[in-house]
Amino acid sequence: MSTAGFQPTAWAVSSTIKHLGANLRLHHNAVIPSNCFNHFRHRRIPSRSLRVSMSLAPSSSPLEICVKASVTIPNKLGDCPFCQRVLLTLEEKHLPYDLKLVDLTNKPEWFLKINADGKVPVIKLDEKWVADSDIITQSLEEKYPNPPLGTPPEKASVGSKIFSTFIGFLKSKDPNDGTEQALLNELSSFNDYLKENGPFINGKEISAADLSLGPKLHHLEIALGHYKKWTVPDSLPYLKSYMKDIFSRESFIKTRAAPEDAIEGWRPKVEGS
Ligand SMILES: N[C@@H](CCC(=O)N[C@@H](CS)C(=O)NCC(=O)O)C(=O)O
Repeated sequence: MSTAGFQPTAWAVSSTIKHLGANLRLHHNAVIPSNCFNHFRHRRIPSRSLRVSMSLAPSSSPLEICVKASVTIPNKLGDCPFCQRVLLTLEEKHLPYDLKLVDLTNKPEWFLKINADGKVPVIKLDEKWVADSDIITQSLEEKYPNPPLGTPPEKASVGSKIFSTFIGFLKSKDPNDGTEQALLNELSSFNDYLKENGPFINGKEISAADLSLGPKLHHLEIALGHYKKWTVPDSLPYLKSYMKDIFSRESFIKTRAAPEDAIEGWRPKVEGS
């Protein structure tokens, strides 16, 4: 299925994001963000009225990727940490991609045809739709090895219990049930790990494990800040600086969830529905 083959609804919009000034293509309802095109800036392009394709440097055609749409801002990327993980991988590898925003509260037929499980992210690789961020990031590493982002197997699970312990604490209604301490234990051992081995999980360079953990820590910060008035303690300075480093990367800023979406996304877990 090609980009043009989609019948975009308000929530199924295609907007191509390009990197390093390589290409710029605009599709339905896209807002041109680049300073290079001041006469177009912030002007909403009427549906189907404009398709700009401009090549400043050779690059492969964009990879099509289905991701969660925002529930608070029309035509914006939503708050799925697994989608962000894949988008970060694409950004860090400087691979062009074409976002298909999917309304997960009302999944379109075209999306369910692509992935009957109804989960995002899903990416098209070699004419096949591939689901699951673990499989996608591994496939991207094999297909596009440069720059290398692989994390050595012995380090790949560092920090991997943080997300589940965060969810346990977020859902907890009893302040004495040990879920806060369980999270603190995980964060604290990660802080110690970074002190010895950092600044990233694999040392000096960012790698796949950081691109998986970064979005989860972003959700942790937003959701616990909002629902529990809880912040990462100052006694964990290596973790704090790790978060700051990852959150301030260009790739992260481009692909991160809006706080309003993350708050809405976690509400059912907090309210137990
Ligand atoms: N293991 C999957 C998890 C993906 C996942 O749970 N995605 C959520 C959004 S964050 C989803 O698509 N939920 C829709 C649903 O379950 O109906 C991965 O790593 O890609």
